[in-house]
Amino acid sequence: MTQTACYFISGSPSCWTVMLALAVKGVPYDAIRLSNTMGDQKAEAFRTINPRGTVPVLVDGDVTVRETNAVLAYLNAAYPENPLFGSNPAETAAIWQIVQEAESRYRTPIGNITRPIFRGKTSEKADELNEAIVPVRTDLKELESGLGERDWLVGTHLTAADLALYPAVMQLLRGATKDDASLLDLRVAPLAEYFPVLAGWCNRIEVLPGYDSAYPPHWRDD
Ligand SMILES: N[C@@H](CCC(=O)N[C@@H](CS)C(=O)NCC(=O)O)C(=O)O
Repeated sequence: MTQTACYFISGSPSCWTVMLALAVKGVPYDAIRLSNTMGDQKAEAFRTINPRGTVPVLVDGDVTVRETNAVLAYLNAAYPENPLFGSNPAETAAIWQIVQEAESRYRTPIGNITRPIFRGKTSEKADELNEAIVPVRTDLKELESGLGERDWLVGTHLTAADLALYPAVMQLLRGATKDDASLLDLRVAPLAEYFPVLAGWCNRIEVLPGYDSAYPPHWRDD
Protein backbone atom coordinates (compact mmCIF):
# COMPACT_ATOMS: atom_id res chain seq x y z
CA MET A 1 0.00 0.00 0.00
CA THR A 2 1.21 3.51 -0.85
CA GLN A 3 2.55 5.47 2.13
CA THR A 4 1.11 8.96 2.21
CA ALA A 5 2.27 11.83 4.40
CA CYS A 6 1.28 15.46 4.71
CA TYR A 7 3.77 17.91 6.21
CA PHE A 8 1.91 20.73 7.89
CA ILE A 9 2.03 23.64 10.32
CA SER A 10 -0.90 23.74 12.73
CA GLY A 11 -3.32 26.56 11.88
CA SER A 12 -1.98 27.10 8.36
CA PRO A 13 -5.10 27.47 6.18
CA SER A 14 -3.40 26.01 3.12
CA CYS A 15 -2.29 22.94 5.07
CA TRP A 16 -5.81 22.57 6.41
CA THR A 17 -7.17 22.69 2.85
CA VAL A 18 -4.90 19.85 1.80
CA MET A 19 -5.75 17.77 4.86
CA LEU A 20 -9.47 18.27 4.23
CA ALA A 21 -8.94 17.15 0.63
CA LEU A 22 -7.18 13.99 1.86
CA ALA A 23 -10.14 13.38 4.17
CA VAL A 24 -12.69 13.88 1.38
CA LYS A 25 -10.72 11.55 -0.87
CA GLY A 26 -10.58 8.99 1.94
CA VAL A 27 -6.80 8.70 1.68
CA PRO A 28 -5.17 7.55 4.94
CA TYR A 29 -2.07 9.63 5.69
CA ASP A 30 0.50 10.46 8.31
CA ALA A 31 0.18 14.07 9.40
CA ILE A 32 3.72 15.29 10.08
CA ARG A 33 3.57 18.49 12.10
CA LEU A 34 6.34 21.06 11.72
CA SER A 35 6.87 23.86 14.20
CA ASN A 36 6.80 27.31 12.68
CA THR A 37 8.24 28.73 15.92
CA MET A 38 11.20 26.37 15.70
CA GLY A 39 11.60 27.07 11.97
CA ASP A 40 11.34 23.35 11.14
CA GLN A 41 10.23 24.16 7.59
CA LYS A 42 13.53 25.96 6.91
CA ALA A 43 15.72 23.23 8.43
CA GLU A 44 18.03 21.24 6.19
CA ALA A 45 16.13 18.00 6.87
CA PHE A 46 12.90 19.44 5.48
CA ARG A 47 14.63 21.29 2.62
CA THR A 48 15.51 17.88 1.18
CA ILE A 49 11.75 17.30 0.90
CA ASN A 50 10.82 20.84 -0.18
CA PRO A 51 13.71 23.11 -1.11
CA ARG A 52 11.35 26.12 -0.86
CA GLY A 53 10.91 25.47 2.87
CA THR A 54 7.12 25.83 2.83
CA VAL A 55 4.13 23.70 3.75
CA PRO A 56 1.89 22.00 2.81
CA VAL A 57 3.85 19.20 1.19
CA LEU A 58 2.31 15.91 0.21
CA VAL A 59 4.40 12.78 -0.13
CA ASP A 60 2.46 10.00 -1.80
CA GLY A 61 4.63 6.98 -2.40
CA ASP A 62 7.44 8.23 -4.61
CA VAL A 63 5.64 11.46 -5.57
CA THR A 64 6.34 14.66 -3.63
CA VAL A 65 4.15 17.71 -4.26
CA ARG A 66 4.42 21.25 -2.85
CA GLU A 67 1.99 24.17 -3.43
CA THR A 68 -1.57 23.78 -2.17
CA ASN A 69 -3.22 23.96 -5.57
CA ALA A 70 -0.78 21.49 -7.10
CA VAL A 71 -1.55 19.10 -4.25
CA LEU A 72 -5.30 19.48 -4.85
CA ALA A 73 -4.83 18.78 -8.57
CA TYR A 74 -2.58 15.80 -7.83
CA LEU A 75 -4.99 14.27 -5.31
CA ASN A 76 -7.86 14.67 -7.73
CA ALA A 77 -5.96 12.92 -10.50
CA ALA A 78 -4.50 10.19 -8.28
CA TYR A 79 -7.72 9.46 -6.38
CA PRO A 80 -10.74 9.87 -8.72
CA GLU A 81 -13.36 9.11 -6.06
CA ASN A 82 -15.26 12.24 -4.90
CA PRO A 83 -14.08 14.54 -7.70
CA LEU A 84 -12.99 17.98 -6.50
CA PHE A 85 -12.94 19.81 -9.82
CA GLY A 86 -16.53 19.50 -11.05
CA SER A 87 -18.30 17.48 -13.65
CA ASN A 88 -18.27 19.80 -16.67
CA PRO A 89 -15.95 22.44 -18.15
CA ALA A 90 -17.92 25.41 -16.79
CA GLU A 91 -17.82 23.98 -13.25
CA THR A 92 -14.13 23.19 -13.56
CA ALA A 93 -13.41 26.78 -14.58
CA ALA A 94 -15.55 28.24 -11.78
CA ILE A 95 -13.81 26.02 -9.22
CA TRP A 96 -10.32 26.92 -10.48
CA GLN A 97 -11.20 30.62 -10.34
CA ILE A 98 -11.94 30.34 -6.63
CA VAL A 99 -9.03 28.00 -5.92
CA GLN A 100 -6.58 30.35 -7.65
CA GLU A 101 -8.01 33.41 -5.91
CA ALA A 102 -8.03 31.73 -2.51
CA GLU A 103 -4.45 32.79 -1.78
CA SER A 104 -4.57 36.35 -3.12
CA ARG A 105 -8.06 37.34 -1.98
CA TYR A 106 -8.46 35.29 1.21
CA ARG A 107 -5.43 33.53 2.74
CA THR A 108 -2.97 36.40 2.34
CA PRO A 109 -5.23 39.35 3.31
CA ILE A 110 -6.78 37.34 6.15
CA GLY A 111 -3.32 36.35 7.40
CA ASN A 112 -2.37 40.03 7.35
CA ILE A 113 -5.34 40.77 9.59
CA THR A 114 -5.05 37.85 12.00
CA ARG A 115 -1.26 37.81 12.44
CA PRO A 116 -1.14 41.13 14.35
CA ILE A 117 -4.15 40.03 16.42
CA PHE A 118 -2.46 36.72 17.36
CA ARG A 119 0.76 38.63 18.15
CA GLY A 120 -0.89 41.10 20.53
CA LYS A 121 -0.58 44.08 18.19
CA THR A 122 -4.30 44.72 17.71
CA SER A 123 -4.54 48.15 19.28
CA GLU A 124 -1.28 49.35 17.68
CA LYS A 125 -2.52 48.34 14.21
CA ALA A 126 -6.24 49.02 14.65
CA ASP A 127 -6.60 51.55 11.80
CA GLU A 128 -4.67 49.34 9.39
CA LEU A 129 -6.72 46.27 10.31
CA ASN A 130 -10.04 48.12 10.06
CA GLU A 131 -9.03 49.11 6.54
CA ALA A 132 -7.73 45.66 5.60
CA ILE A 133 -11.00 43.96 6.49
CA VAL A 134 -13.05 46.04 4.03
CA PRO A 135 -12.17 44.17 0.79
CA VAL A 136 -12.34 40.84 2.63
CA ARG A 137 -15.84 41.64 3.85
CA THR A 138 -16.83 42.61 0.31
CA ASP A 139 -15.62 39.23 -0.94
CA LEU A 140 -17.44 37.44 1.87
CA LYS A 141 -20.66 39.26 0.90
CA GLU A 142 -20.14 38.12 -2.68
CA LEU A 143 -19.68 34.53 -1.50
CA GLU A 144 -22.78 34.82 0.68
CA SER A 145 -24.99 36.00 -2.20
CA GLY A 146 -23.35 33.56 -4.64
CA LEU A 147 -24.18 30.66 -2.36
CA GLY A 148 -27.80 31.73 -1.95
CA GLU A 149 -29.87 28.61 -1.51
CA ARG A 150 -27.12 26.26 -2.68
CA ASP A 151 -25.10 23.99 -0.43
CA TRP A 152 -21.70 24.43 -2.09
CA LEU A 153 -19.83 27.24 -3.80
CA VAL A 154 -19.85 25.61 -7.24
CA GLY A 155 -22.29 23.01 -8.56
CA THR A 156 -24.15 20.56 -6.40
CA HIS A 157 -21.26 18.83 -4.62
CA LEU A 158 -18.45 19.89 -2.35
CA THR A 159 -15.44 20.85 -4.46
CA ALA A 160 -11.90 22.17 -4.17
CA ALA A 161 -13.43 25.69 -4.08
CA ASP A 162 -15.08 24.95 -0.72
CA LEU A 163 -11.93 23.32 0.64
CA ALA A 164 -9.75 26.23 -0.48
CA LEU A 165 -11.85 28.91 1.22
CA TYR A 166 -13.16 27.30 4.40
CA PRO A 167 -9.89 27.31 6.40
CA ALA A 168 -9.25 30.97 5.57
CA VAL A 169 -12.73 31.91 6.79
CA MET A 170 -12.08 29.94 9.99
CA GLN A 171 -8.78 31.70 10.53
CA LEU A 172 -10.51 35.05 10.19
CA LEU A 173 -13.13 34.00 12.73
CA ARG A 174 -10.46 32.82 15.14
CA GLY A 175 -8.79 36.21 14.95
CA ALA A 176 -12.08 38.06 15.18
CA THR A 177 -13.09 36.25 18.37
CA LYS A 178 -9.87 36.99 20.29
CA ASP A 179 -10.53 39.40 23.19
CA ASP A 180 -8.53 42.25 21.64
CA ALA A 181 -10.47 42.04 18.39
CA SER A 182 -13.37 43.81 20.13
CA LEU A 183 -11.23 46.97 19.68
CA LEU A 184 -11.71 46.57 15.92
CA ASP A 185 -14.55 47.09 13.51
CA LEU A 186 -14.33 43.70 11.80
CA ARG A 187 -18.02 42.79 11.69
CA VAL A 188 -17.53 39.14 10.76
CA ALA A 189 -18.13 37.29 14.04
CA PRO A 190 -20.41 35.70 14.99
CA LEU A 191 -20.55 34.45 11.44
CA ALA A 192 -24.20 33.40 11.80
CA GLU A 193 -25.08 37.02 12.56
CA TYR A 194 -23.12 38.74 9.78
CA PHE A 195 -23.03 36.00 7.14
CA PRO A 196 -25.76 33.44 7.94
CA VAL A 197 -25.50 31.65 4.60
CA LEU A 198 -21.75 31.20 4.99
CA ALA A 199 -22.33 29.97 8.54
CA GLY A 200 -24.59 27.21 7.16
CA TRP A 201 -21.94 26.35 4.55
CA CYS A 202 -19.30 26.06 7.33
CA ASN A 203 -21.61 23.73 9.25
CA ARG A 204 -21.85 21.44 6.23
CA ILE A 205 -18.05 21.20 5.99
CA GLU A 206 -17.74 20.56 9.72
CA VAL A 207 -19.70 17.30 9.52
CA LEU A 208 -17.59 15.81 6.73
CA PRO A 209 -16.00 12.46 7.59
CA GLY A 210 -12.37 13.08 8.54
CA TYR A 211 -13.03 16.72 9.50
CA ASP A 212 -11.78 16.21 13.05
CA SER A 213 -8.47 14.69 12.02
CA ALA A 214 -7.74 17.71 9.79
CA TYR A 215 -8.58 20.26 12.51
CA PRO A 216 -5.54 22.35 13.58
CA PRO A 217 -4.20 20.55 16.69
CA HIS A 218 -3.19 23.67 18.62
CA TRP A 219 -6.65 25.18 18.17
CA ARG A 220 -8.03 22.35 20.29
CA ASP A 221 -5.87 23.48 23.21
CA ASP A 222 -7.29 26.97 23.54
N1 LIG B 1 1.76 29.19 -2.32
C1 LIG B 1 2.16 28.28 -1.29
C2 LIG B 1 2.28 29.03 0.01
C3 LIG B 1 2.91 28.17 1.04
C4 LIG B 1 3.16 28.93 2.33
O1 LIG B 1 3.57 30.09 2.34
N2 LIG B 1 2.93 28.23 3.42
C5 LIG B 1 3.14 28.83 4.71
C6 LIG B 1 2.19 28.22 5.70
S1 LIG B 1 0.56 28.83 5.40
C7 LIG B 1 4.53 28.51 5.16
O2 LIG B 1 5.10 27.48 4.81
N3 LIG B 1 5.05 29.40 5.97
C8 LIG B 1 6.32 29.20 6.58
C9 LIG B 1 7.43 29.89 5.86
O3 LIG B 1 7.26 30.38 4.73
O4 LIG B 1 8.52 29.88 6.45
C10 LIG B 1 1.14 27.13 -1.18
O5 LIG B 1 -0.02 27.36 -1.49
O6 LIG B 1 1.52 26.03 -0.79
